[in-house]
Amino acid sequence: MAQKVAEQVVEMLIDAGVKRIYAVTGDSLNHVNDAVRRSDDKIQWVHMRHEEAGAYAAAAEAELLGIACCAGSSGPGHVHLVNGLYDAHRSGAPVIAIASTCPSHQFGTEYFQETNTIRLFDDCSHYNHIAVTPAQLPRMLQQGIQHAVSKKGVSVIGLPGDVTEMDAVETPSATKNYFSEPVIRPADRDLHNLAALINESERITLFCGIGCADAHDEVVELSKRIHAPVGYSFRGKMFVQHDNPNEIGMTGLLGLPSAYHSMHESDLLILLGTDFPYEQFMPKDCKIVQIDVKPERIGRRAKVDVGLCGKIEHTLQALLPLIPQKTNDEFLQGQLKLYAHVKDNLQTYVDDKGTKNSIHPEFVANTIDRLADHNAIFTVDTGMCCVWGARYIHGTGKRSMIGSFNHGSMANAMPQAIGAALACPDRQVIALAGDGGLSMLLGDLSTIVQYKLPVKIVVFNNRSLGMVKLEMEVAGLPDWQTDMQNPDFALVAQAMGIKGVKVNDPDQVEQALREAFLHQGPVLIEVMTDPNALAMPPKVEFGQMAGMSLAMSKLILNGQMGEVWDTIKSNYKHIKEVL
Ligand SMILES: Cc1cc2nc3c(=O)[nH]c(=O)nc-3n(C[C@H](O)[C@H](O)[C@H](O)COP(=O)(O)OP(=O)(O)OC[C@H]3O[C@@H](n4cnc5c(N)ncnc54)[C@H](O)[C@@H]3O)c2cc1C
Ligand SMILES: Cc1ncc(C[n+]2csc(CCOP(=O)(O)OP(=O)(O)O)c2C)c(N)n1
Repeated sequence: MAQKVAEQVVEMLIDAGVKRIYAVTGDSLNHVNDAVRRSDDKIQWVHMRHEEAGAYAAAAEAELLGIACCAGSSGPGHVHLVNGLYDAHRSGAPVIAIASTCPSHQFGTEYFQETNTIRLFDDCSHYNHIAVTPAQLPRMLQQGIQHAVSKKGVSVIGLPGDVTEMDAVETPSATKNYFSEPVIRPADRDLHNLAALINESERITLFCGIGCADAHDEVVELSKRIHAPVGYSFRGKMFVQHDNPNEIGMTGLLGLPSAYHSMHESDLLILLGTDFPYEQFMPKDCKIVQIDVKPERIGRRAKVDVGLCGKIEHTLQALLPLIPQKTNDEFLQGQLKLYAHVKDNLQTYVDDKGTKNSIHPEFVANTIDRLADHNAIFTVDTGMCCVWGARYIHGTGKRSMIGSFNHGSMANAMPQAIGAALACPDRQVIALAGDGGLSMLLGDLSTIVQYKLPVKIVVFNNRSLGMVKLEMEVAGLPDWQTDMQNPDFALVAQAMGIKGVKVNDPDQVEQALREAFLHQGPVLIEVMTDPNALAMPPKVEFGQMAGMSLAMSKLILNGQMGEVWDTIKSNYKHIKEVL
């Protein structure tokens, strides 16, 4: 019997190394679903409860394994994919999205569930086409995969339901894919010029992003040779922090004063594989070098003096022979001293566990860090969980941390944990979830049950949209519409078939986490945290301090004295730390 288009799609995905399709089936997608059923378990259909969660799960899988797939049915089904696909695309995660659509002969008639997939996915994809004839499909899918993997991001294949049922057509072009990993580094002359600049500079800081993922040893070697402190971005942290005697932490609002100071006290700052977005944290008075495999990105965040195209691993391998050992390590030692001081201060929040129903999240995160496996995968919700993950979860070289880092969307942690658990069944997966974030896509807790995924979800229940509450206070606005009346998440989990544990008392935190991590199946640990836990940035602007005071006075005027006092108390140590 002739192969059908749906079968051809599935065969090509399998050949490209796709292990799963995260989707909600329906109408136009049913033939693809059926072709997966008949694929002898070479590819798995993961039945999600919400397509957005499916796209997040696929993004996490793609980040860990290099390629993944999600699908949505006609109209609303694939519209739900959009937010998760933005996240995947912005993260550079190669995800193939199959957007099935209404029958091709209905196009342009405002038919039931009709959308224009080309318009819809235009801004969150490298490749975005629709196959309206069987002859188009194999070329488009081959190209979609080629684009997603080589350009790093999303490819969308629009696929009308009627086309999936038609006989497949052989194409004169290739149906297989090519995963080429070229060596990319700057020209010799540029490397010599860079070496000369490094050799003549005295105070040098390296700032490393996720582009250093395959260059840990080269970064450490360079930093030792030139006595340079090594700061890193959030996405770079897990690849750069470990086994690195010169690391001085992250910068940015969630970062530490040490990285900020080192970058600002340098005469040369070298940006390696980073697109760190917050320009206000970039120094203005020093020379800046930027190296990135995507040269079109160079210079868009800072006044870069020297911009070079290269993969960090290959560039540093070629550069190191040109760099002699420096002798003066005064600058490095000064920055390391500051970092040691900053780390001591961070520990003070950990030592203070908080009180009943107001448990300090720093203490919770630190306990997770101590108890988690050496090769655990952490997912962190957008919101304050990013702060706790950034500051208290340590890289070991084997751990991973996934978040919605570039797109910054809420509700990512739980569905990303689903993708991580399926992609890496041998690794412990721990989601740090906000109560707001978890509420958004709660239904997919059922997916965890259905697929028996042993993920551990730690809900930081602060009864508020904590990060926004903080933003409003810093801006001088009294926080408003940020409180949340939550369900009992532990009971919700139990009702859905997941072991649920509620922790009100700081003295129960360690035992509850220990037991949860030892439990074979999934566990949701709901920790009642301090709603006023505040994280101050490494650089406090006077305006921000003034904003904080203004918010306080507005609350006082509104008679909310108790809240004011709690906030002042919990802020006091942070403010002391950074001034
Ligand atoms: C609530 C919230 C708060 C946040 N606060 C902070 C914060 O305070 N500090 C912080 O750092 N981040 C923070 N982030 C994350 C931040 O938004 C960015 O996602 C992060 O800083 C980007 O890290 P990056 O530069 O390593 O990654 P990307 O932005 O993905 O950039 C990586 C760069 O490396 C290049 N590259 C990839 N591979 C290679 C290679 N092999 N060789 C050379 N180049 C390569 C890519 O082309 C790209 O330009 C926050 C996120 C959230 C959600
Ligand atoms: C989908 C989406 N909606 C709104 C926002 C704006 N936002 C950023 S953080 C945040 C609060 C998150 O609250 P929660 O999940 O409870 O975590 P917390 O900060 O309290 O730890 C909001 C509303 C966003 N980033 N994404």
